[in-house]
Amino acid sequence: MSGGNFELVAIGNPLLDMQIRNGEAVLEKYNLKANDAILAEPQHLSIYQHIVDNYEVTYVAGGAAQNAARCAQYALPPNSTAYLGCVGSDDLANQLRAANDKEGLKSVYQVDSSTPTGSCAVVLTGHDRSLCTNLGAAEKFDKSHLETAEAQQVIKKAKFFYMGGFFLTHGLESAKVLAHEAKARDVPFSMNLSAPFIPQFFKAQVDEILPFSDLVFGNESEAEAFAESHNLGTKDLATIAQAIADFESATPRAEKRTVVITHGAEPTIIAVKGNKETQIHQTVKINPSDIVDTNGAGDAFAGGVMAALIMGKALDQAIDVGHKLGRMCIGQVGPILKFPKEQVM
Ligand code: 26A
Repeated sequence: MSGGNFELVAIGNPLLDMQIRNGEAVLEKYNLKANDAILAEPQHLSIYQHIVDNYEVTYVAGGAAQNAARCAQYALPPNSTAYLGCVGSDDLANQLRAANDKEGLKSVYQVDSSTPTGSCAVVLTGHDRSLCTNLGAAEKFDKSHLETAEAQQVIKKAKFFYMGGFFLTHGLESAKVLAHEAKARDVPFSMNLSAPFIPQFFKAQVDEILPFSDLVFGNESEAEAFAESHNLGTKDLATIAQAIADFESATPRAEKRTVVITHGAEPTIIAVKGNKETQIHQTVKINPSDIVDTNGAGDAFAGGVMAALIMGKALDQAIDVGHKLGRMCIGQVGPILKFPKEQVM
């Protein structure tokens, strides 16, 4: 398949990541778990200034779906990906645009000049990462943006849609527009569970969009949260993956839904709707000394899988490409991949 057609269109919350290392005291001060992703509550709002004042902060482009799209673009021909989200009119937004431009991801941003661009405090401790997000402008995304000429140009051409589950905290109606477009044109609509709090606290939204989704990504803690909120009565990842696959479907493609659950260094689990047995796919062990940080590894994985599928690869090969990009991301500071680019397919 040739590039230049914006095959992949992703939607999510554009965020600038503010990363710090050795953040044990910050976890304690703000009562954060070592490996989690949350929305900042009032008691967390001073965390951004606190880390600027007390730590060496590395600023990197983040936003889970934006990371996945940038990573997919890494593996695809030029101009294959576009990303929808809302930013402010500030320097943070310019940094995000620059990061996307560098990778060749087309930013199709709505701009809300009255709200600052969203940011995410990324508190690293060892190989764990705790994400605390102030959505800012990201949560001002309005469905009407999808009607703009710039958005229509990419949406109408898309051969693959991807929604970050995080977007469901506010964006269900916009997500549904893309899901219906995917259904009407019989192209994939994929989603990521994103964080345990999404299936936990946004269950109604997940349950509304999942029937349209024919490819679902998640990790072990997100799968467990899904099982809890859906009263599956199990912690067995294969059983949960199969239950997500077997969830009701609203499109012919979702009748054959594939669910991919990553599990850190443990094998990745793959379930297909209607199948009796799940499959596993081995990962390549990473030498602990090669781990820089795990921020964005799951996004890079999803981006790699989608890029390979867009290039016509079989799912097994696509999972390999996903693992490769996840590994590459873990070897870099923040949710980014190696430059100069490497051949990954
Ligand atoms: C709604 N929330 C909490 C979020 C996020 C988010 N992206 C969208 N919405 N919280 C953290 N992230 C991003 O996740 C990436 C790692 O997977 C961070 O910006 C980080 O780059």
